[in-house]
Amino acid sequence: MLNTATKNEATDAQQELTDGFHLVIDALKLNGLNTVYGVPGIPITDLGRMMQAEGIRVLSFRHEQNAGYAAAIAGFLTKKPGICLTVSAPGFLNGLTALAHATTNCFPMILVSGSSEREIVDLQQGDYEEMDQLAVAKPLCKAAFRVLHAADIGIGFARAIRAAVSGRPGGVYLDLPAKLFGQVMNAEAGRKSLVKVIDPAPAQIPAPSAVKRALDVLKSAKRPLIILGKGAAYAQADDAIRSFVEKSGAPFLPMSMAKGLLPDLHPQCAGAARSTVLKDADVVMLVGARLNWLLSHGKGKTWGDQPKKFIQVDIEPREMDSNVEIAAPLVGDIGSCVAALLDAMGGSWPAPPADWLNSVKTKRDDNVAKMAPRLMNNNSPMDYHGALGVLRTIIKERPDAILINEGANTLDLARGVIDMHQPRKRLDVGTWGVMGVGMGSAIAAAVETGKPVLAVEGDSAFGFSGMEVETICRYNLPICIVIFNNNGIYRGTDVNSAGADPATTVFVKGSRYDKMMEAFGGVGVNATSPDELKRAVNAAMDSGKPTLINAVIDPAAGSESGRIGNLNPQSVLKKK
Ligand code: OXT
Ligand code: ADP
Ligand code: MG
Repeated sequence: MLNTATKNEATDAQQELTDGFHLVIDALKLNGLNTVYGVPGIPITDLGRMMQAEGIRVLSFRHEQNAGYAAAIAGFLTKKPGICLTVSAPGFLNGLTALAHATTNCFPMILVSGSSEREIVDLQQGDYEEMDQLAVAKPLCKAAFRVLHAADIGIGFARAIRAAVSGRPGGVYLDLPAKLFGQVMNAEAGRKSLVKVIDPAPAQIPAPSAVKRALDVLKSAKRPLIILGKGAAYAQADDAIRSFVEKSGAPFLPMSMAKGLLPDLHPQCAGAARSTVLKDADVVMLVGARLNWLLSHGKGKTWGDQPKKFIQVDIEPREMDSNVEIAAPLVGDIGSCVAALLDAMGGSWPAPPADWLNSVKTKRDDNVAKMAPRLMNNNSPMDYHGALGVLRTIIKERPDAILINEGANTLDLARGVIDMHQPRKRLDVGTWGVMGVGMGSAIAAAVETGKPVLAVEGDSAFGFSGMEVETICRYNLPICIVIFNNNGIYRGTDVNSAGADPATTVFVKGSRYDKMMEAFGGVGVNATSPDELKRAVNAAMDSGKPTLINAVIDPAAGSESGRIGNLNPQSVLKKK
């Protein structure tokens, strides 16, 4: 028989309780998800407080879209789903653009949103922030789940984590109705209901016959080209990818966010000979890159008239033949595929024909030589090249810094000018060309890696997430923002000849964005020449203090839509 004291302990243990709040926190922690990006409010304010109390790092933003972009890029950098936490309807909708962006870019992310009461929402009786969020999210993400019972929280998170990171990564929505958080259950039963996800992104081993087919096609090439995309950067198989590219001897072309996977100054890098290699290659091997608009769908003028064969390495089988025929599909995760390719290549591999390598080198050297003098000008106001020339040197001297980049001219010219030296150091607008990813990406990059961050922003691009400079100051993050201030979108010189309103593409002339940073206690600098810019960026990177540099750019220096002006539709009617 139990004595009285033992009896009481047994009863206490039986009565130890947990609730929805704590089960959500425990589910995240159990799966190593220790950072959350979000905006508080009903019904998740206490959840954020409790998360912080339980050791989760909660980054509280000024707008959910920026928190969502932070979570998306955290997913890209860490291969774990980035978590964004929002309130119901409007907060959820603010986070949704980022969820769709994550899915489009194949970044793992989970948008966790509080929601209103199901019974009221389904009868459309007008609850606080009423919305059928699950239905709205479904078409915009890889998977969407709702948890109604505290006992299912563990399973809900397990499903969300697996869906986000397995196969082709993407965005997942997890709907948590307000009532769930207060639901109480026995603590022991609660603990047992949680799931530590085992092997969330299982290796997908390619078939040996597919590996052989890919190598046969590659070996047959007279003018091979390897295109590395952000899927290859995501895979974190950096050494194997480098060995494979070097063994193949083929020129490689990095897509924007794959720059640095092998250094841009690597002798096989064909970044500065882009048009030539795309047009003239006879065999093109895509590694974690899609033949979407950024590669002219594998067709047309970009690719020239000569027939080409494509090899594609991708985890998603349905990507094959999406735009053109793929002669050698190689389906699997990039780490496993590249390891298998290296293995099957054996001890020696024939170098590509010398005339091909020489023609690529000649074109590359010509383009680099043509650009060099433009990068050295010290004009005031600055042009893009003068300003980017100094930033290129700064990144060369600080290769582990993370470069964030958005804008039109600011994006396209920086991509070409600033060489990257290490993998996953260039983060930008991605597949959709989204303006507004800047501050969220900068914050997540600083938080997830602890490295210094340099954000090179068009003045328009910055405006989409500019309020987060307060967030940067609040968390005292080592972020230096350089705003290429040309007074507007593409250029600051447009005039509306039909009325008193300014043209649609221009902003207030001579704005001082640096004052925004000063308003929150950070460092603000107005830089009018490349020399001033260089001094200010180096000081910011040395100090690690939140800094915003207003870089004054000649308003006439840019071109419409940067390098993609050709995508603007033309009116057949005479322009007014
Ligand atoms: O081979 P060739 O001879 O052809 O030469 C190539 C390379 O070989 C060479 N090169 C080099 N030469 C020498 N040295 C080196 N190191 C070197 N490296 C390369 O350079 C050329 C060009 O190379 P590149 O760049 O690789 O090749 P190319 O042909 O340009 O590549 C094609 C693409 C398509 C792959 C490439 O251009 C690309 O990736 N583009 C991405 C474009 C993009 O996504 N843009 C963003 C969207 S634009 C527009 O939509 C904007 N909006 C609307 C809007 C958006 N987007 N989002 C939202 C939410 N709302 C609205 C807005 C509002 S932009 C914008 C704001 C713009 O204003 P800002 O003030 O922010 O910016 P500014 O323009 O600065 O004012
Ligand atoms: P980019 O814009 O750099 O060209 P994309 O986003 O178009 O790159 O393509 C990335 C591709 O990489 C997607 O098709 C995706 O399925 C694939 N991918 C992502 N992660 C992996 C991985 N670990 N292994 C294989 N393929 C991957
Ligand atoms: Mg601009």
